[in-house]
Amino acid sequence: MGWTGNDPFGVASRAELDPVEAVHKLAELGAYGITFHDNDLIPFDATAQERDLILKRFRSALSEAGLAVPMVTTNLFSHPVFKDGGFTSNDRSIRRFALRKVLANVDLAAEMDAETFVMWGGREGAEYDGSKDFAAAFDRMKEAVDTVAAYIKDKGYGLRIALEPKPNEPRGDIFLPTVGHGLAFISQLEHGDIVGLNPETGHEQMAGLNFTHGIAQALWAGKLFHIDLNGQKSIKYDQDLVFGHGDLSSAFFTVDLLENGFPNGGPRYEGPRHFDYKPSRTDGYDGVWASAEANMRMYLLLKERAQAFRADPEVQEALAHSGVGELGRPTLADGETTADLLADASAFEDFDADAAAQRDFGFVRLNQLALEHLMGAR
Ligand SMILES: [Mn+2]
Repeated sequence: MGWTGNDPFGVASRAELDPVEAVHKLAELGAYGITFHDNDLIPFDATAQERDLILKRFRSALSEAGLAVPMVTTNLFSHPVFKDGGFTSNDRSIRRFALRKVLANVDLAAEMDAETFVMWGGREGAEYDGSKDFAAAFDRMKEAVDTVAAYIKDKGYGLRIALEPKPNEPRGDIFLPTVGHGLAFISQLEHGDIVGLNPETGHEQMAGLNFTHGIAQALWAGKLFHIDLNGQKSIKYDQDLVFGHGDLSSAFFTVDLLENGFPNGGPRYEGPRHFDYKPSRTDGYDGVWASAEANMRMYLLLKERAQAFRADPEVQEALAHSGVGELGRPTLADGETTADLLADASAFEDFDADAAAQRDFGFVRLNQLALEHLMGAR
């Protein structure tokens, strides 16, 4: 909401928004919480006294409005000091400054009773491959995330870190560009137990990837700590549209997964349904609030549609025909060894591959049913 519409081609198209007004407006619209970067609230060069005053005013607005702060994140991208990144800048003094800025913000997140501390390394990357020692950059990224995670543990804060992947923009190429890169990085951390992911719809779709597949794998790995829902129309600049205003059928299956879980059971997402979008710069403040409400309304409508889809007996019959339940059954029998499989002639020697190839999975019919539910036609 606080984005005033400045982009690479134009200056702000809206006046600054007082975060206290955002708190009250969001509460009116029925939101659960509000999230922010440190500098959305506290100016980069604020003195300690200014900071305390701003926080006092913000906290009293939160308690008046009954709004939570489930997540806090750090701005390591706006100030020109971060033009080559924070954690992975080639300049060591800038890396030390970035780490201090993040540690101070971890204290603020704990003070706000947040559960998640998001790290989006928007400037951690490069335009020119010869400008970085990539191994050293991954070492520095690991060093920074592990240092922050160890600090959280030392302080006894109830916070978990969620890394936010993005393929590019503002850097030409950003480190940890996708959910998959993030998961692999986390597995190499010392304190990876409190580090997970905050995938954003548009960020995966900018890379041409399937967002629902991405969050499914993060969930399966126990690493879907937080989520940024928004809208994106294919591979282009980061559009940050209202959730569902990009790829609507993808949004339907995202909500289906978040609300209904995996068809054969498995880990469920328990975190906030969080939107990270930008109100279009063509709109004034009436449009800003209408678009904030639109995110929540789109989500709730899709939730209703996804529940109707799963409850429809014709869909259940189509799912069974498609073998969706069958995939939940282990390929080897209980206690069956590889030797047993090798000895099973029906699995290979006597298996009629041509006959099995005749199976009709009926996936198109299943998808048609999903889209009819999405369109309210059923
Ligand atoms: Mn985005």
